[in-house]
Amino acid sequence: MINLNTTCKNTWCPACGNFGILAAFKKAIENEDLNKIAITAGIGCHAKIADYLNINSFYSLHGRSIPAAEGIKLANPEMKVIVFTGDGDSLDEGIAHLIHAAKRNSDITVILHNNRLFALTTGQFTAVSVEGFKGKSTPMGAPESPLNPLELLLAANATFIARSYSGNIKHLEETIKKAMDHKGFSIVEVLEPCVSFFNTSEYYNKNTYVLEDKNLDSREEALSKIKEWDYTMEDKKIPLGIFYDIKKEEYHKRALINKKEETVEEILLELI
Ligand SMILES: Cc1ncc(C[n+]2csc(CCOP(=O)(O)OP(=O)(O)O)c2C)c(N)n1
Ligand code: SF4
Repeated sequence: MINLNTTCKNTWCPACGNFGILAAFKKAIENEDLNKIAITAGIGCHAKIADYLNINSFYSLHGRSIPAAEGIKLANPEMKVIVFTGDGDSLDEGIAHLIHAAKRNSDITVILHNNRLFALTTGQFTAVSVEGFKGKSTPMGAPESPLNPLELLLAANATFIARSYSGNIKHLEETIKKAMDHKGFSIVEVLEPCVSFFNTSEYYNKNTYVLEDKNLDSREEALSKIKEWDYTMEDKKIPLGIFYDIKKEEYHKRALINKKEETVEEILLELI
């Protein structure tokens, strides 16, 4: 078996939720052909995962981890492409890319490290920060209520929508595997404590529960499960699992249709 470790020094804070995501991903790809996998990362604490995995990887600009992945998939449709992105990366800086990748059903898997703030820059609020969050950019408390990113992605016509938790590594591993096997756009939102700036471990340990995989093709049921938790820190149950999973032709198949005689370079030049 290939050693996935690198020689990079790990600089995540002890007990950071990113460790759980790294461990679950390593297990999820244990039986994959690593020549057929590529990962992209945004910029932030989450993105250091690219430093810690001995695998094809691309460190993008902040907010641009998704278009980088879409480009890799279009150029080489045989690859499984996985995006590691933060909530700041994809729900603030690069939110338009996330919406459009879901809308066009790009065959990529997005792993959203949702620690509910910009962590690497020491704790500014993001679109999913809790109302009243006091950080470097909101010392008086954030006056906005959080966005529900999964509701947004359902509206954007994402074909696979799931949530897991970095503190439940087995569940996360299984969810990542299913997302990678899905043909089309898949999102796994990972609830992730940032122990230094927004430590949610106790809250998620207490409130998360695992859903049964049923009626995954019902949009109405998906919406109702997705809206069960409103991203507050009130004592409410938080469902983990797959909310929605439907079949729809992937973007690269439609984009590259009737282009089989051309080289990948020619196709890409036409698409730019
Ligand atoms: C275009 C751009 N804007 C801002 C920054 C500064 N910056 C670097 S990391 C970061 C925070 C990243 O937050 P998030 O994506 O949530 O990841 P986390 O650190 O929480 O894992 C910011 C704002 C940057 N590098 N590039
Ligand atoms: S600042 Fe937060 S997200 Fe970044 S490594 Fe430390 S605990 Fe993890």
